[in-house]
Amino acid sequence: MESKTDFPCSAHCLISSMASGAVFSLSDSSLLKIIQGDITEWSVDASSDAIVNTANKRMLGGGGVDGAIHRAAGPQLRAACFDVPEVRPGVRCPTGEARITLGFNLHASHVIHTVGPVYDSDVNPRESLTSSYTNCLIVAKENNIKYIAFPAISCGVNGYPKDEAAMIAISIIKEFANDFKEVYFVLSEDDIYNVWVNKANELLQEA
Ligand code: AR6
Repeated sequence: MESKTDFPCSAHCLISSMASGAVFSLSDSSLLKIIQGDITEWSVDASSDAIVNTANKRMLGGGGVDGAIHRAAGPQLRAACFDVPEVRPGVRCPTGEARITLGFNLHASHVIHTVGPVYDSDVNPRESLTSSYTNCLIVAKENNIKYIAFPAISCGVNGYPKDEAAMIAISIIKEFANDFKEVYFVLSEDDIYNVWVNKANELLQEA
């Protein structure tokens, strides 16, 4: 099934920089939107919106999306992360869990930090990636987030195979279909964008 493209994007910061995307129906009142771009520029209403960060266990910044989010949010984000209690020395967020902070200088009001699996060393990467998506959505729901944007968790330096990651990501989001007004994937790379759109075409109805 083909998806619609070139939709008018309700994420205001993206209108100029992100020309096209694909929209799918999650439920009568909820959409999944897959777009290409920089997740740090995304927001919808700056009050009930959140971007997801693929953090590491210390939560004090890193490369990839993590580095971009910390740079865009400013030093207050690192301070807020520092204040997240450690569950054991050096670990604020274990693999598969999620923590929420404010967004500070970001356009989005909140950041949900999760630690995705390192594909080659995780004992059960599929279970860990499933937990990451699930816990992000649970934390978002608990904090009255209505619009949430994900990157491709673990598909960068963590080395997760893209097709399986897309299947897990979209399947879990389907389970939370009634809990959010819009769920976004904001994907920076062409190949990942194409994998995600193809997988959504398999698993969801066009909007
Ligand atoms: N917007 C959207 N997607 C992006 C952006 C961006 N600004 N920047 C990169 N991507 P990665 P991981 C894509 O490596 O594999 C960090 O050091 C990127 O091309 O950021 O979960 C953390 O501290 C890729 O497709 O995350 C962790 O230690 C995807 O986002 C570790 O890396 C995820 O790439 C997490 O590794």
